[in-house]
Parts: sequence; C-alpha cells; structure tokens
Amino acid sequence: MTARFFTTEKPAAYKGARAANGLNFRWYDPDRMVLGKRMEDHLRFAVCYWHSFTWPGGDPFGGETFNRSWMHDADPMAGARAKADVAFEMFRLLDVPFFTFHDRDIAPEGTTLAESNRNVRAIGEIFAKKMEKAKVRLLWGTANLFSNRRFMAGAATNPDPEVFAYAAAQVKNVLELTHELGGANYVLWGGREGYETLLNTDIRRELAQLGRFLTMVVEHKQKIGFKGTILIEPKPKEPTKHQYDFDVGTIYGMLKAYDLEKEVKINIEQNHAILAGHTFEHELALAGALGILGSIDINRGDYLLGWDTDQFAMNIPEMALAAYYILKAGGLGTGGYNFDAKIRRQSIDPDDLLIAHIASMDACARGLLIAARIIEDGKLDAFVADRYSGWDGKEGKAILAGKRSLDDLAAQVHKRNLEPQPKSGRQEYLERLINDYL
Ligand code: XLS
Ligand code: NI
Ligand code: NI
Repeated sequence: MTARFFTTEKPAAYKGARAANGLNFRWYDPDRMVLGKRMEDHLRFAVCYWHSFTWPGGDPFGGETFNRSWMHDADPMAGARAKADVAFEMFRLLDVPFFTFHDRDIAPEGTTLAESNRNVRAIGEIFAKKMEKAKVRLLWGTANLFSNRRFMAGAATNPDPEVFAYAAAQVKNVLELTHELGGANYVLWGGREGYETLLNTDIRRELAQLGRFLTMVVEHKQKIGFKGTILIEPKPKEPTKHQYDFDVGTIYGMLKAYDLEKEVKINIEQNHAILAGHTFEHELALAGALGILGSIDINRGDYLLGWDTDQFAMNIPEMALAAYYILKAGGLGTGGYNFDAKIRRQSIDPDDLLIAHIASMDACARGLLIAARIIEDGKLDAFVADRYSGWDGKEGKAILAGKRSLDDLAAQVHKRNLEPQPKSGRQEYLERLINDYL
C-alpha cells in the first residue's frame, strides 16, 4: 500500500473500560467464553465491501462526499487494486474474521460479460493471495443483478429469457469464485425481482422463473462441490415497489413450493425486517422456528424514514433480543453478523469507518452478553415453557399427533365440562425482566 489511509496501524483490541478513543473495543473480546463458545465464534463479524469501499456517500439529493482516491483512478482496475489494499488493511485493523462482496464492488464492469468476469477473477486472485497471509475469510459472495440497466425489469424474473441467461452466467462466475475463496455461504438478494406495476406483470410466470433460477443455483452448487450455504435475503421493497422475497414467511412458502426448504436458508437484515412491518427479532424468531435461519445483515433502519438507511446497529436492547433469538435457534451455523451498514455521509474521515464498525461490534457484543444472561438465568424461558405446559400433557400431545378429531374434542369438552380460564400474559412483568438484564 502506498500512502496510509487510516491514522492507525494497530489492530483494534479489547481494552475494556480503558478503550478511550473509539479505536479499541470496550466489550468485544474475541476470546471471552460465552455459553461455552468464544465470542468471535458466536458473532462471526464480516465487513461488507459495498458500503465501506464502493459507496461514495451520495443520497437522492446530493452526490459524493467521501472523495476516496480509488474511485477516481483513470484506470478502473488500478482503482480496484488500490481499493483491495485499503479493504484488507481495514479487515486487519478491525481484526474481523470475515468479509463479503458483490462482483461489481470488487472490480469494474467491462464492455462484455467475458471482460467483466475477467476483472472479477483478477481481483479474486489478489484476494486469494492476501488471504494466505491474513486472518480474514469470506463469509459470502453475491452477484449484483440490480445496478445495470439490463436488469431494470428484473434478473431471474425478467420478461426476457436472455436477461435470465445473463444473470445466470454472472451468478455462475461469482458462485465459483466464492467456492474457490473458501466462502462459507453464497447470497441471493433480489432487489429487482418484483414489479413496479401489475399492469405489465405476469406474476405466475415470474414466480416460476424465480423458482427455476434458484434451483439452478442449488444444482450448480452441488455440481462444483461448494459446501457453503445458499442464502436468500428478504426485502419487501426498494428498489422495486413490490419484491417477491418479501419476508421470512413469504420465502419459506416459496421454498416449500420449489422443494428447496432443506437446501436454502435465509439472510435476515434488520432494516429489511422494519420495511416489511416486522421487528428484527420477529424475523429471527420465525426463521429459527422454521429451521431456516442462516445469517444476518446487521444494521439499523431509521424508524422515521421509509427506506433502507443501513445505519450501523447501536441499539443495545435490540441487539440483545436479536442475539437471544439467534441463540435460541442454535446459532448461525455457517452464517455471521455481516455489517451491511454504511457510515453517514457526513462521516467523511477514514477513521469514521473504523469507529463505526468498532462501536457496532461493541453493541453486538453487549447484546450477546445480555442474551447469554437471559438464557443462563432461565426466567424468561421458564415463563414461556410454563405458558405452554398444557401441550406437554397427554391430551395436548394426542391432539398434535393427530389422534383427536373435532368430534373427539367436542365430546371431551362436554363430558369433562371444560371451562378454560384465561391467564395473564404478563407482558409488563416480562418487559421489566428484560430491562433488568440490560
Ligand atoms: C440491499 C441489500 C444488499 C444485499 C446484498 O438492500 O441489503 O446489500 O445485502 O445484495
Ligand atoms: Ni443486505
Ligand atoms: Ni439492505
């Protein structure tokens, strides 16, 4: 690397209360054991390439604010190489175990697909070399099937099968690169897989196309021997008015319809959960209950703005509940906490990138510690278990096992004179209980 980009060369380290300047951790202590597992192995943090190194700081009313030199290189491949240097320097300074990328984040698009693929491959080779010496691993790769105008009417769900083919060729390249780099997962996010107006849209066809595309990705994964998990990332809208991968529940239904519920899991993003009218913990708990929780994109939506602001997650109570439902689901497996988050466009100092990640890693670490206490203490779990304990009895089990009909149950209510009495849900008691752990 030529000139130093950040002001520090020392990796962030756990310093507890002595972590004064924002460049060390107060709470994130990779080796600390939490419920029998290292903190680093619970959280599996990843830095994303797109927001941190590719986004110039624009918003709908104004352009670039960050003025990163690599975005202005006369030779875009030289810019891509300089960007990779800064990215790997940041991975080292944050001591993160993972990173994530889209093909178009890491290398410029060429005039043909062959040229684009060659560019992606060339940077992929640089990654492979850098990874030999670095700690950082690839959490997931993904293809950008939404920026180029060819995808304006969708990728897999495009009315034109040639666009479908182009998207397939792009995914093949990134999936294979992800495999070669030892990626732990591969992500599909369908920002353009939806519609702007129903008037020009054949939903039945588009859903069939989407299912076929996903099946082809799974088939190719098996063909090349990729052991990672295929993940779909739900988002209800933005950029498209209505997106098919709306939320966890919708994707589960689609996976069932395509017979892929055992093959594909879900990457849940906080801000997307909010846009779908859910809480983050709702989406996590539902995916956990359905056995399809794969990974998370950790960020924070603004509750007053109706779009994906992708702020760094700093809300400790929310992180605690998220960690709680992740732990209840048995953890993230091959997944991790991916910072799909961007610093605000006024945070123009290079060190702001470090500070944002470190602060959010601390918030996630605190969330994990709080969640572990909730679980160790056992009061919340005991309350919920008790609330449903009737279902553990003989009759409850018989009903669920399909051994009772409506006739049986009606007869039983009459015979035993059943008069079930409502019980308090004790919401405020539980809310206070949670506050006690914070
Ligand atoms: C956009 C998505 C995107 C995916 C990867 O809203 O969050 O960044 O995570 O394509
Ligand atoms: Ni995301
Ligand atoms: Ni997003």
